[in-house]
Amino acid sequence: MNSQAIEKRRETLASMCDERARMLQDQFNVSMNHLQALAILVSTFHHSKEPSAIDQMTFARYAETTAFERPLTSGVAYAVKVLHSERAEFEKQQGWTIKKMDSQDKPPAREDELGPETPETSPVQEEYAPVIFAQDTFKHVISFDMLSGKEDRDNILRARASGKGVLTAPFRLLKSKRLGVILTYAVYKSELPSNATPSKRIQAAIGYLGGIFDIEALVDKLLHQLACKQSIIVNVYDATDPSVPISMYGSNVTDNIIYHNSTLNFGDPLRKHEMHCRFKHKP
Ligand code: WA2
Repeated sequence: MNSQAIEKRRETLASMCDERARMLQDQFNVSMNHLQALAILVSTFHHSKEPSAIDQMTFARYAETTAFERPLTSGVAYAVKVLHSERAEFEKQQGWTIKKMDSQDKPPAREDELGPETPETSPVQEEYAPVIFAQDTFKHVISFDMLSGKEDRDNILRARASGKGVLTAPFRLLKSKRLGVILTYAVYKSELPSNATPSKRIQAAIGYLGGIFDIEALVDKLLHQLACKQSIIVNVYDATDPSVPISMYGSNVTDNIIYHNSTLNFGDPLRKHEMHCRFKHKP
């Protein structure tokens, strides 16, 4: 190929990649806005009403029927802040005990132990963030303390101090073990001013709404909607640490033929994401 043809090919690749990156980013942004609205809904109808107007059934139904508004999420869940002094009363009210998260990853106590793992009751902590509501696909996280898993904990702490939507790096989710990314919004007591300091925010936090993004499945669906999916290979990375990019979508790339890098902005300044595209066939 002459240099003009190569240049043309490069340009085509760049515009195809940018288009896909923009689509993904737009859908992410739409999903994110709707999660924030859901956080406000929980604040209004669960925390600001006595008795609450939301229970698990109502939440699950609402989450399911509005799922089309959050095209990149595979589910939503809501956890509440519980101080240790409130734990006994909370557990009595719920009819279950607060569970520790990573207990499922431990090998069974005995080799011959089969059947469903029994999750461990959480040991004493200063505070907990048990899930009380979840979309049906994530019902299994109800009662689990989201402060007991590293990624979820970091997200909750950062979300409540900042008041912004924050993202985890991709990690393997409970039970399904699928690769996911969680977007968290804190819910605050209603009197918190919008310009509150981080320490005021931390004090005023009462709950945490999380959207679960199944990047593998949902990017695939998105790309299938586009024509000529066949001709281009897409990879999405969390490149927060540029020396160790984490693959979020696409298979491992071994060749080093030309690729185009489109930046993705998912709204969390702490995280950096990139889409890499290449042609499937060499010219
Ligand atoms: N939701 C579903 N599966 C998970 C998970 C999670 N977190 N963590 C690990 N596997 C209630 O940010 C608050 C949801 C966390 C929100």
